[in-house]
Amino acid sequence: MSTAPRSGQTASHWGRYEIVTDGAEVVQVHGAHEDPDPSPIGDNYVGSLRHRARVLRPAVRRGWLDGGPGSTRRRGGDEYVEVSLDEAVELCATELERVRREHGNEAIFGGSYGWGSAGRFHHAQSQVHRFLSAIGGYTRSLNTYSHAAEEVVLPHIVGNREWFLRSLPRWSQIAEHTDLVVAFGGLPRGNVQVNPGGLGSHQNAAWQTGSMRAGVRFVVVSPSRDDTASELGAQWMPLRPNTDTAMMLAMAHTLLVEGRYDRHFVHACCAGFDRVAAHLRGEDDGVEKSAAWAAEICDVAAETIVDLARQLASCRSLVTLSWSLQRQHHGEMPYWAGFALAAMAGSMGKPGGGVGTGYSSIHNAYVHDRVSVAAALPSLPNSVPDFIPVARISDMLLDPGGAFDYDGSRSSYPDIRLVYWAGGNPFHHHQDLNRMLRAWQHPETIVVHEPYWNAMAKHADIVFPVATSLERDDLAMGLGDPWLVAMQQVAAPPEGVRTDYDVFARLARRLGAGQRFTEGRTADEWVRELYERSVRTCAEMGIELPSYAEFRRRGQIELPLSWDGPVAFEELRADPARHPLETPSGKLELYSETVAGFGYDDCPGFPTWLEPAEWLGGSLARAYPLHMVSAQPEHKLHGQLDHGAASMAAKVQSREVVWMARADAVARGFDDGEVVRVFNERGACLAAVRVTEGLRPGVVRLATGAWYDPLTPGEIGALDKHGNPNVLTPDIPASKLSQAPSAHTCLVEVERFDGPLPPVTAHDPPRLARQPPAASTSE
Ligand SMILES: Nc1nc2c(c(=O)[nH]1)N[C@H]1C(S)=C(S)[C@@H](COP(=O)(O)OP(=O)(O)OC[C@H]3O[C@@H](n4cnc5c(=O)[nH]c(N)nc54)[C@H](O)[C@@H]3O)O[C@H]1N2
Ligand SMILES: Nc1nc2c(c(=O)[nH]1)N[C@H]1C(S)=C(S)[C@@H](COP(=O)(O)OP(=O)(O)OC[C@H]3O[C@@H](n4cnc5c(=O)[nH]c(N)nc54)[C@H](O)[C@@H]3O)O[C@H]1N2
Ligand SMILES: [Mo]
Repeated sequence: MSTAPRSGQTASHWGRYEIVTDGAEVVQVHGAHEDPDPSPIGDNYVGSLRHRARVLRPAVRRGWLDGGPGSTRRRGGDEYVEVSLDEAVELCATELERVRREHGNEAIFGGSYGWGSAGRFHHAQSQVHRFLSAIGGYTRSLNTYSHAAEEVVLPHIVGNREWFLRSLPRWSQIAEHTDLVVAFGGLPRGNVQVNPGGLGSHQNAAWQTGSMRAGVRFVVVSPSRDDTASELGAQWMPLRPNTDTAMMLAMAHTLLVEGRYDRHFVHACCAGFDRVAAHLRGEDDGVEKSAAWAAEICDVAAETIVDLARQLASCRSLVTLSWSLQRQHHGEMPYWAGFALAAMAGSMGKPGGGVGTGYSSIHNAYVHDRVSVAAALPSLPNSVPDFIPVARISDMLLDPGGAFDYDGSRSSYPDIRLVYWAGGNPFHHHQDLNRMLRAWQHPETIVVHEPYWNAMAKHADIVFPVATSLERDDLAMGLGDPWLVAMQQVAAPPEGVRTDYDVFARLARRLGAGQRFTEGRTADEWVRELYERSVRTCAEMGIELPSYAEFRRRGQIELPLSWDGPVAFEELRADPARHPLETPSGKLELYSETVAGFGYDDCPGFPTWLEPAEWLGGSLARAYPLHMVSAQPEHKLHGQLDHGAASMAAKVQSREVVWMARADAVARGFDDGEVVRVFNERGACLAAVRVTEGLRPGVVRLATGAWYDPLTPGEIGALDKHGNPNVLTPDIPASKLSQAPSAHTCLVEVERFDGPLPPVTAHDPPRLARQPPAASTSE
């Protein structure tokens, strides 16, 4: 393809844009004109494609090329040798064959968790899973980093999770019916810029503001005031992080002892209310869960807790639970407690009332219905039964054969020899990176597809450079979004750089699975095929789509997806016998015999306050007196395009910003903007201090997304120069039930960093050699 200037439309997880390029590089970005509130994250495209961070040629780590596959300490510190695509495919295919022959397909970990890019066909995770299935299967991962604890516990509470998420109060109902929204974890505006798979038009923020104008009152329970837009005029209750369960139980206790609870709903529609009530009264453990009890734990005044409980029960109220509440140790508990509280408060199953999850965690919660009518790349059957809960990657690599619990089952970790990753970045998403670096030494081979030399690519053995979403045609439609979008190739990939599909098709062909993987279709033919399948799905719903040619000419279609049906629990409330939930009791389970029966010491069968491993009320806070919240980055999605214009402009002295309350900064003698060292026993990073009045003292906020950038590459425990919070976070499961990640449970200390500031090298490529030397070295 030529490199003549061109413009065209792209779709991304942060919205739809018109992109102007010079044929190779993005020079301008404009939000789609139907989008009233486009996200500035789109500015990250400018200058990103030909940035020095781009992987331009297939590259093989020197130690692997010279010494062959094997466990090694050299990953991260080695140089790379650039090879031709044919050579890289041959090396990779030979190694896949060896591992399959010697250890079986279960020795290949293909979990490959990560968001990749928008686009139904080129979706990297779907591509790698389809490829690995085509060659005999792989060990997979279950659930997400976003909400694994919620995914596992919700079915025990409500039965059918999908049904529940599709029948939550939407913003239009909130505006019409709700008096009070109590938002645990707030309603962070920064996060609704984003929606998995894309979004045609940003409307969530307008719904929030519109609800406020319609008379909805907001209370934000969060360590961070800025989790909610100031225009909502919300009342802020700055609790200690990870103590929401105690506060919710105390509110429930207030309703119980004051007799202000919804007797009909808790008795007729819920299972186990008596068990929970006994716990609130302290009949089981001798501790009454009173407001005074909770005030000691969460540091919100007892009167405030009592007052909030009374307000909740005296009007149409909605309790919202952000996903951050469950991305923590015992993260199942605040969710369960939120359900118990809402069940008692009287608004459950009424329009605009009750409880809901993830409002403001992604854009389409709950603006549109969750259906997605666009076809995705079909998967193939995976003949390997082995799996891990997604966040147990380090455990798996460090403990092959070790046993683990998960949602009532007991399994063991497979012995992984080869890790294959495309479209995700564990150096972004996983906790305790120094522990992960140790785990990363074990596999014999690590293969990665990446457009950019991020830490993931710099710790792999074989790196395939791939085209970005701007360099290929595709079809996009986000989760619960009405916009079907034609993604247009707006730039040529660097010479020799291919799509994931092309690399996998070559590998599959070489391994005798070419036809199975491609079904004889080119990429363009696949995109067209997915469109035709979407046409058929829409036809069944009575929606007529235009021809493929017409669709591509128009660029996008807004589908008339109506959304009606009862609010969650409305039918249950009306007639519990006729409308049972899909739980064992047919009711909303405030107590679950099933979960209790698992006998987990860290996840009882009903909402209980359990002290987290790290929190401001625990003994570790004497050494590490600051609770670090590692929230989502405002100026990018995760670690994607960290080298882009919007992301770079938000850094201070080239580092990520660590937000601190004034009192904490003053006590340490910090100046605003100064670079400091954030540390605990697991690791340390540099970040630039910004002082804010919007944080509870004792809490710091360091967003995720700065590419891991060790002072000494390859050294475990090296200082991260750039501000990646995951050198600090603990790699502990929420519980044996979900094995979910617990990133928001983390204590740190911050100190002055004296001495010369090491330059940030995160966006530089590694040492690259063209010619392999003759002598081979052993590792
Ligand atoms: N401390 C802490 N850690 C967290 C969280 C937290 O709250 N605190 N949140 C967690 C959550 S909720 C999530 S979802 C995860 C996110 O973690 P990830 O989804 O792993 O993060 P991304 O940076 O989106 O990784 C996607 C990678 O795919 C690459 N990519 C993009 N398009 C393509 C493509 O077409 N092909 C290929 N091969 N690659 C492509 C990008 O360059 C990028 O490196 O992080 C988790 N980590
Ligand atoms: N701009 C942008 N938006 C994104 C993303 C992104 O990378 N960039 N990522 C997307 C993804 S993958 C996901 S999963 C969602 C995540 O959505 P969430 O999980 O809702 O987001 P977080 O930013 O992790 O946390 C939200 C807020 O919770 C508060 N919080 C933390 N711990 C506690 C606690 O113990 N109690 C209370 N009450 N509050 C607490 C913090 O102050 C934080 O600002 O965001 C999505 N949106
Ligand atoms: Mo996420």
